Amino acid sequence: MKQPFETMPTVLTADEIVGKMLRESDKVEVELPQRLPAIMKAKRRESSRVRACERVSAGYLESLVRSVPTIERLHPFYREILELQCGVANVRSALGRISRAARVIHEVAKDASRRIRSASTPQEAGKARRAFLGRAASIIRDARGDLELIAAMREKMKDLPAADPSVPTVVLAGYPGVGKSTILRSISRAKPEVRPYPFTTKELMIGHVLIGRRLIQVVDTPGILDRPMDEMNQTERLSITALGRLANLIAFIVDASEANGFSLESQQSLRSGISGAFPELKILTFLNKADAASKEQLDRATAIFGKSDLMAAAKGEGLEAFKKRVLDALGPLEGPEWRGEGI
Ligand SMILES: Nc1nc2c(ncn2[C@@H]2O[C@H](COP(=O)(O)OP(=O)(O)O)[C@@H](O)[C@H]2O)c(=O)[nH]1
Ligand SMILES: [Mg+2]
Repeated sequence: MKQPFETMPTVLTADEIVGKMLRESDKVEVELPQRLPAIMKAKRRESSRVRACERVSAGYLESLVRSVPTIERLHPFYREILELQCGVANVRSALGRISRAARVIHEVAKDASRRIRSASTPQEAGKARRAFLGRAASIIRDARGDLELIAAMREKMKDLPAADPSVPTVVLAGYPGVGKSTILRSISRAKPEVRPYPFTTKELMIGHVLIGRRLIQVVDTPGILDRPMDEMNQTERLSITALGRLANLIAFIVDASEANGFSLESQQSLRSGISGAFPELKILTFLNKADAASKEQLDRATAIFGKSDLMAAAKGEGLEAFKKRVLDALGPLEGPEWRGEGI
């Protein structure tokens, strides 16, 4: 599964493009009949050089613009991150100026070709080609800042999670040690994919789960949805905003045995913080480690969280019910049917 920025090739700097263009100009060799008059040879040679340079300069800029995912078609999850990382308006205007630079290079090349055709001496043809190279180089250097912006954008966006926003997504939440990883590992078809999480040093774990013929994504966010919201810094809050664009549902996991060191009461207060951060999302609560919890703990958990599904993920108990409840809650969301590939 790919994310839209993953396939963007490295962005060349202005100097690299100019260097490539000048080398290309020197490389061009044209097969010319011996008997051709010197002026004709010069015209052919210089025209080929201009065309070759136009290809590696304007052609490169155009392919660069094409390699950037169309902003209008980006899923809000990725658009939100792009906005936070670089500013969508900045990216848009940089791309606009790069496209314009390519068009101007084409015009300058056309003009140079005309002058080469009407040249009356080889020197004149050479001069027209050199003038073109100079103009093209300065147009590319003027785009230096825009190229840098796109290069920086690629750096920031290329490692984003390959979460597929078209697949219904449930995000796991709950204090460390409650059993989130155990659940993800036990229900995923393959080993969960580990990706750096946007703007933070944290990692995001994505598992693909096939329930019947429905494919869903289960996302675990260590260090993000496992501690109180008021302890989050600005960056972490932003990543939560982006995460909210991807999530369709939250599964809040409780350690009913309190063995992880968090009382049921503090787990409840984490849950209300999370529910405040995602007011539009439904939260399902699961009481895990039912095998290790006392009757008193289970009763208290039920009093605090309301009647919730019990599970013992480490023993494989309650996993089928977990999947079924998640699927029911995702309900009418249309995820793609699994076609036996891509995961
Ligand atoms: N007794 C018991 N232990 C569990 C259960 N589920 C997970 N654990 C254990 O709890 C510890 C933390 O689990 P982990 O999945 O890493 O929690 P996470 O931090 O929420 O991802 C591990 O030692 C698990 O083996 C369970 O249902 N019962
Ligand atoms: Mg974990």
